[in-house]
Amino acid sequence: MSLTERIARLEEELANAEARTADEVERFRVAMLGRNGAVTELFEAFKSVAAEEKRALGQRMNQLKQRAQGRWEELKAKVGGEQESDGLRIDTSAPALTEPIGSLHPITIVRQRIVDVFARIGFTVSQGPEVEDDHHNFSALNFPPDHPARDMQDTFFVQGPGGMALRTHTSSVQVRVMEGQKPPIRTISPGRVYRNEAISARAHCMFHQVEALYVDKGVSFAELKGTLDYFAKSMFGPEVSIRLRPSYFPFTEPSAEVDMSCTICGGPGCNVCKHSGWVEIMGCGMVDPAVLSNCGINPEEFSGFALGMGVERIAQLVYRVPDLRLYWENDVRFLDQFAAAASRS
Ligand code: 2U9
Repeated sequence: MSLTERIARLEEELANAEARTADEVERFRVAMLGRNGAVTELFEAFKSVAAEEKRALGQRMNQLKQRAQGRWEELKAKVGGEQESDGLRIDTSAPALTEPIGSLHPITIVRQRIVDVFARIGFTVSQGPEVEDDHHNFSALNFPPDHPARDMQDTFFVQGPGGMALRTHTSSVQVRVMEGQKPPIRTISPGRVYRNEAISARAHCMFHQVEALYVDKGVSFAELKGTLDYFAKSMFGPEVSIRLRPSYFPFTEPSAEVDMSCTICGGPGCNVCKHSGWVEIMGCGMVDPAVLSNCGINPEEFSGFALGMGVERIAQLVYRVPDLRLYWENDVRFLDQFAAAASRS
């Protein structure tokens, strides 16, 4: 290649040269102006050309060197300007800035804790449909045909044939388990349930339940009490105690409401326990023999206990949330508070 051609090629290379980092600028300098750089080598070659050719090309050679130096200065300024914009040096050794990540919803945290407490004593988790038929939601559970819960005022019916409704409790899931499985059955059913209630600080038309069912030969009320005590202490601490008050549910006999000693005041009375020292945490009972036989289980051979709780209610006691509506508003100032609380527990 003639010297003229080499000059033309280098001129083109200089015009197109780019650099994004200080390293690339330095590589450009070495490749062009360094001891073995292209421009320096060209000057070496220039020494041995004939005198008349030197006269013709000398000026172009000098322009080429100036252009190489000029381009180097330009690239240095450009890269330096980007890296030091606003006078700030970028500290590439600084730890990365991370985006804030979300936290679990308090209902999710508490539901998971409830599931864990029962899993430790051998309960499996069962799930079922949220749109249910009358048999699984009411009839199999011993609800008489004129029971008020079957009323439009209390239950959301789904339009169309078949009298389907949004389940009013997760007992419907336990019915399905009993229909499909032989005892021993030890299972819990966490899930959403729906009731036609006016929304207020204390009620919502959708909430979360966890129900537990244990069916086997010779299951007794004493085992139910032991399980309730274990649950309350695991969830709220070893210092709490429980008491039972007689109650009525169509699907259990005998039935009881379960109270726990108030975790807020520890006994003497406060606003949360309405100055009684006790707070209600769930309902329970021995599965009614009629329910067992409705589900294909012989009540002469097997007995069972069941319990049911509202997750919002338990979460209210764990976190002292005063108004149920806060769970639904998804205000991040509310939701953010549960990340730390979750890792503490
Ligand atoms: C079957 C048979 C019996 C589940 C039970 C309760 C008592 C109870 C309420 C607590 C607050 C519902 O969320 S709440 O409104 N539940 O009091 N639930 S015994 O009994 C069953 C379940 C399944 C087959």
